[in-house]
Amino acid sequence: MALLTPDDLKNMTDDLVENDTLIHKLTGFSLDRLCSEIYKTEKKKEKIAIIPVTAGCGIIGRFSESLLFTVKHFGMDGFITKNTDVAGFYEAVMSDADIVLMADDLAFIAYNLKNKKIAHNQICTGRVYAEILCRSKTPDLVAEKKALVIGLGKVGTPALETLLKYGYDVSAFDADEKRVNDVISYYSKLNTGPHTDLAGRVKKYDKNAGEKFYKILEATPALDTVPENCLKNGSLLSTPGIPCGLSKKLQEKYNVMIVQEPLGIGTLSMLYAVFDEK
Ligand code: NAD
Ligand code: 2YG
Ligand code: MG
Repeated sequence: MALLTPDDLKNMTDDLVENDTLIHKLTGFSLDRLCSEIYKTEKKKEKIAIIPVTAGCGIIGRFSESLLFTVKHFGMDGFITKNTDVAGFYEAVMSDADIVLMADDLAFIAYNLKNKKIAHNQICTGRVYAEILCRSKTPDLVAEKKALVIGLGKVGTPALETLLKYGYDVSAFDADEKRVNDVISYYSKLNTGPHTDLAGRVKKYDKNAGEKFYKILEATPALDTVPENCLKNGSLLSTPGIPCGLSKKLQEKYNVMIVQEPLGIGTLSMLYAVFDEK
């Protein structure tokens, strides 16, 4: 997994605020309200402990601080534990925290110490970026129920599944062709049992066919992954991928609207995933 760098997070506070405004314009919901709608949960007066973790590649500059900004910006009570790792977890529990946020190189989790709910960053990030696409009106108000997903990893796959749950036809692309085949085969087999609604609506994206999309989800760590011939004027790109997969030149040429931010959107999605139900 590509790890965040302090540089990725240097404009995080402005990015989060600007994205919140755009998400409101696109979906009619602030990010906070949107997450509440997605998970049917609400925040109360939860106290969030952020535990710095030194394992593996260690502390990432601005990581805990960006989490604390997110927590406070959305009106929650939070703190960064003075201790790291296990001692930090002990400190969080002894300080009567309700929820802990902590990440090593493999997993970034939110765990609610009171109701025992747990959330994983990659799943919650994929879900919220896809929900933003699904709940956005297309520029000409046509309810186009098709989307392109680029990158079928741990973020892109839950995003794809969210699109399917909303009834979208999904064109899927990954640099790893086996991954595309596996995903298509998985969903084509769901034609019996409780998930028949998800069956058979994923197809392989053919770059040479020139099909265009208003709604595009990108979740890769690579540059220039969004091909020019998939863009319409005013396409909406919802992308957790770092760095951005669409060049500045193409963004401007096609007036692409872009939802992208390195940490806070996914984190808020995780917190709502572990709050109590409404
Ligand atoms: P992953 O490694 O599980 O998946 C990435 C996928 O992208 C892989 O299947 C890979 O084959 C594919 N890929 C790589 N290069 C490609 C290319 N040029 N064209 C098409 N596909 C390509 O990673 P992940 O955990 O799913 O994360 C994806 C991206 O999202 C990373 O950049 C990660 O840092 C970022 N991320 C962002 C947030 C956020 O809040 N913004 C949260 C989590 C992850
Ligand atoms: O506590 C710390 O400062 C570090 N142990 C945090 C490590 C986080 C590693 N994970 C990543 O960099 C991400 N790929 C996942 C973070 C989600 C947002 N992009
Ligand atoms: Mg995010």
